[in-house]
Amino acid sequence: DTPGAREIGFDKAQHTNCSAVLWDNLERNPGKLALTGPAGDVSYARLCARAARWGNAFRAQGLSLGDRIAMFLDDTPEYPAAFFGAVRAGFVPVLLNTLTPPDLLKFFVEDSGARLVLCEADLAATVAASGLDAGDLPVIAVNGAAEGARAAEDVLAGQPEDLAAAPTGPDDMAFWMYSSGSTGRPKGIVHLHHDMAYTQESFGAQVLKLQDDDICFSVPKMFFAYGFGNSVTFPFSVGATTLLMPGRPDPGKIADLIETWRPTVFFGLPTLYTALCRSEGIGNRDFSSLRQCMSAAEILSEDVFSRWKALTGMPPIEGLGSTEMLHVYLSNSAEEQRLGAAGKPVPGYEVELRGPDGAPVGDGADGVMYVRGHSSAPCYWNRPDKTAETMQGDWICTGDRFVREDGYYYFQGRADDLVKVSGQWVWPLEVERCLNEHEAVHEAAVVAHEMADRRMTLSALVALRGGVEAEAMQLQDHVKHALMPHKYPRRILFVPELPKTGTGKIDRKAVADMLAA
Ligand code: 3SK
Repeated sequence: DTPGAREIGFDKAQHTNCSAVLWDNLERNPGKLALTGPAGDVSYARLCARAARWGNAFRAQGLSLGDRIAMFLDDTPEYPAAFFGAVRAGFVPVLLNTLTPPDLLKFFVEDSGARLVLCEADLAATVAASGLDAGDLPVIAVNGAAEGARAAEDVLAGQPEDLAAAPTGPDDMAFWMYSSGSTGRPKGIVHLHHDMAYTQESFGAQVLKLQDDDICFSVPKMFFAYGFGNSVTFPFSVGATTLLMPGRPDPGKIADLIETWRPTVFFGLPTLYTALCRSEGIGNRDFSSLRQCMSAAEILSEDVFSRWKALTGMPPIEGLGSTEMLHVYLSNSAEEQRLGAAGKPVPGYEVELRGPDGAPVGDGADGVMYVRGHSSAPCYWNRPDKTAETMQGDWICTGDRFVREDGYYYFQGRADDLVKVSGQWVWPLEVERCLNEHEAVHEAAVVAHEMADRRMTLSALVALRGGVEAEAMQLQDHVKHALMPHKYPRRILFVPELPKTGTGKIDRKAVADMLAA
């Protein structure tokens, strides 16, 4: 037991299988809408029935308890149905970003040892291009048909609409998500059956305070820990409704959805709030259904904070979390808010800022943030080295530097050079390595820098091979395909040669100065 768990009265023993987050609604409010939006309306009773069919179908595929199922799916009703079917039957869904390029997808499936891939029909080409051996690995296409994959409806045909929970316990593995990787090897973050309930009893109940008549709309998708809490854990825990938006988000589409489906709680990231505030005609849109707006992952600029307040009548409430902790552990609240701060510790979590000697530092001093609470991942899959660095006893070393003032925590940067771009982690070094692999590139250096609105961006200085020509867009596309779309350097400056130090190393300070000029 941690002091945080005692503070919120969390009883881990009650949470033996996380499918209860959905199934509790079967008695509480079966006819209520669990999901709404352009992909259709689904009641809690229908969603449980569909989830049961998925769980039974997975069992019929011959999977054993604890087997992983890769989920390469967009935000449609099939997502929570397949997720809850899998966990209830004792299998372990691995939630994958739908923008994952083929090579990385292969890595995720192989690293996780997934026995089955669930794939959005529209994304089947990525699975096909990944080189995964379809002979050994069944692929099930969801929301349509796809070559080389079995159709979901065939797999689900005849499966019963009820399913008893498998004999799992609170500390059994429930689901995974993947982190970014500094060396091209992202880490599988393992979450346990009691973790979802902990995020609900901490951030959900103490900060968000949803009611059963709320309609939640999270633009960050369910495969992100942030979106997963926003669209699944918190609304389902209180019998509220989730508005799902499949496909790529853009400001016009988001505003259309808000006007049509009238959500009450909106979840975004600073990049998204910035795009929305800057989009044409936004001032004429109807946001009157919203009663609360949340932002996380990065700090909002003052300008966007006030523009959003002017547009909707309320400023976004900012918080910060991590995939390792599953959701937000530092947050402002509707009652107490400080612009520029990530907030105060969410009840249920303890945080400590530690100096270079490992001892806690006082107010006003810069320290690395350690956090503990019962939603933390116990390990990275098969990565004892990285597990030992990050999971220290029941504390997680976040690698984020903060200063505390008056109880509020202010982000100062990373202890390593990891940065968040568009709300997602990137190591400038991995982008640099990727550019260096391009056939036209002689040498590249990538730096992160803060923009005027406090968001981070990446820029690259590139020297091309003699006699070779390349456009910035070609190199950007190379990064988007080899890594992830959000990791491309927004600006590329071509130079005949990179600046070097006396010992022949790239002079990073000079690179940063050249890119800042
Ligand atoms: O702040 C974040 O980046 C985050 C990550 C995972 C889950 C939730 C949040 C807010």
